Amino acid sequence: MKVALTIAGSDPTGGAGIQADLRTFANFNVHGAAVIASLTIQNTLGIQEVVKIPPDLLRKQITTLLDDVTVHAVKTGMLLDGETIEIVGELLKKYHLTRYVLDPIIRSSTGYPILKKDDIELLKTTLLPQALLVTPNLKEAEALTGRPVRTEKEMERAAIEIHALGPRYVLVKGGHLEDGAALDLLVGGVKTRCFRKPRVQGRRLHGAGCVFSAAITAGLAAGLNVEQAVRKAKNFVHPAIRSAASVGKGRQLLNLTSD
Ligand code: PXL
Repeated sequence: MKVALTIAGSDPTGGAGIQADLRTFANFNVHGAAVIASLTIQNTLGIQEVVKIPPDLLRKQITTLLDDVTVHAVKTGMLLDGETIEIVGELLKKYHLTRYVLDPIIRSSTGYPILKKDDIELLKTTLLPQALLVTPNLKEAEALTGRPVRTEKEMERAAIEIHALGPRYVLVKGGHLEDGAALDLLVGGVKTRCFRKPRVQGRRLHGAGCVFSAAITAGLAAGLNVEQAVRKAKNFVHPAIRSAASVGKGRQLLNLTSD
């Protein structure tokens, strides 16, 4: 049995975070392990509050798990501050977790700020160099590079700049581009790869980034290479976005149910 681990935040709506990651892993037939790094208080209208898990508890969750369980791929999601980032960076290294997908969550889909400027710098120096793949959306690519990222050209430039910070691959996700197809660019292989799907109009979503990076992580755990894992994940996320549904009064959640 292949094992994928998520180190991320809890989202009570089930649409994002740990809850969405585990359901995504299950869809890919890999076993899901989960370490909770933060708790959010939220519904589909937005986040009310975020609370970090105390550092010693975070550390103990990870070391107790990894002293025992063999993990084939890992992703990180919502890490709330520098201390959390440092512990995760140290333990990824200690346990030689090289199939590592970094979802650099800087702000929630509803606009709630997660990482401060100093935390972003720490993420760049301690986590980015260890990542097999980092998956910024346009806003996260802007925060990581300090430049606007609004066009396909700017996406590629940002991907190359982020790649220079040390991750093996960078996937800049263009889901929020103003027009054209939903286009993601993968830099790090022999040449830049483009993944395109028709844009799904008129949906305000919650959790799409989490599900995408979890799907990639599941593919990596199952033995796919990065390019194959991204392609398979994109093919998984697209129909889940097309059939997204409202469970509350706010944003829609991806549909990960089976029929
Ligand atoms: O979509 C980013 C995200 C990740 N993880 C958790 C979240 C959110 C957004 O709300 O709540 C736990």
